[in-house]
Amino acid sequence: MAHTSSSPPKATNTTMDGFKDIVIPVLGPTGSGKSTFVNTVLGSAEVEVGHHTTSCSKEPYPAYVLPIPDSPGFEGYRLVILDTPGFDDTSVADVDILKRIAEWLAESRHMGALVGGVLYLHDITIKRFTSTASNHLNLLSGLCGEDCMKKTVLVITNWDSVTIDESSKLRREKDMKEKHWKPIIQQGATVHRFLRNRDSAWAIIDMLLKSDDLQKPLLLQTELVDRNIAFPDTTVGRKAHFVEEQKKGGRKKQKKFMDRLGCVIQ
Ligand SMILES: Nc1nc2c(ncn2[C@@H]2O[C@H](COP(=O)(O)OP(=O)(O)O)[C@@H](O)[C@H]2O)c(=O)[nH]1
Ligand SMILES: [Mg+2]
Repeated sequence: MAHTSSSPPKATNTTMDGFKDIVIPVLGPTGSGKSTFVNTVLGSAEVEVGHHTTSCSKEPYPAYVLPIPDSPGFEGYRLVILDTPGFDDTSVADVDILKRIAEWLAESRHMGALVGGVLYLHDITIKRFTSTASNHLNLLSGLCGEDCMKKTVLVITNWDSVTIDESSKLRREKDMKEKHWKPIIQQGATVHRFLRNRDSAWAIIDMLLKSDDLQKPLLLQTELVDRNIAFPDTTVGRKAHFVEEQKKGGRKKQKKFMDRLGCVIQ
């Protein structure tokens, strides 16, 4: 768990509380285990788990860790694990969720916070890699950008689930790595298992804190803050809009199909 980097980043800008923040957003579909991960890092049940319909789960929720344990060189830093609303929530569109996350990340860059890394959680019990999952990956790469791929972590959750056997889990993990996640792994993203315990959660965080890329802002932050681009025109904003349009098109087609089916049945 110890931080061994010889050159921890210099604390320049600080928060109002006098600490320099290192933010780690936790992204992924609803039910993938984001809040569980955050609580495991904290070692307490601060975030509500398994309740996706409450209003608090529709806004990013920063959970603070201070001091950062076993990390020499990071005195004066505060870890902010950002729990986020799940993609594919039935009540909020992905584009709106991304917009809320974007606003939060832009504000944190304004405040001088660093991004430790971005976690994308994937539930191993999910059988198929759908077009939705593919869209999520596309959004993830648009949000982080190629430069930050090395601090993008694909976290496999629900590993302890007893609903599928061990060999199926291993097969699915291999499939994810060798097929679906291959493009972003080739760009530097890494895959880790979260075993629902403190050690496996902190192993991921410690790895990120050691990264040479700690100072690099996410592509979305550069676009919003440094280049003053409006969210809809950012890389991820455009991708999200495209995904939304595709979904609408799909729904229209489905409605047409159902209408036609209705005609036949009558
Ligand atoms: N067995 C098991 N259950 C998990 C794990 N992570 C989350 N869960 C359960 O999955 C459900 C959804 O988890 P939650 O953290 O709320 O997911 P979120 O919507 O992504 O925040 C809850 O009932 C959790 O208890 C895990 O690693 N193993
Ligand atoms: Mg949650």
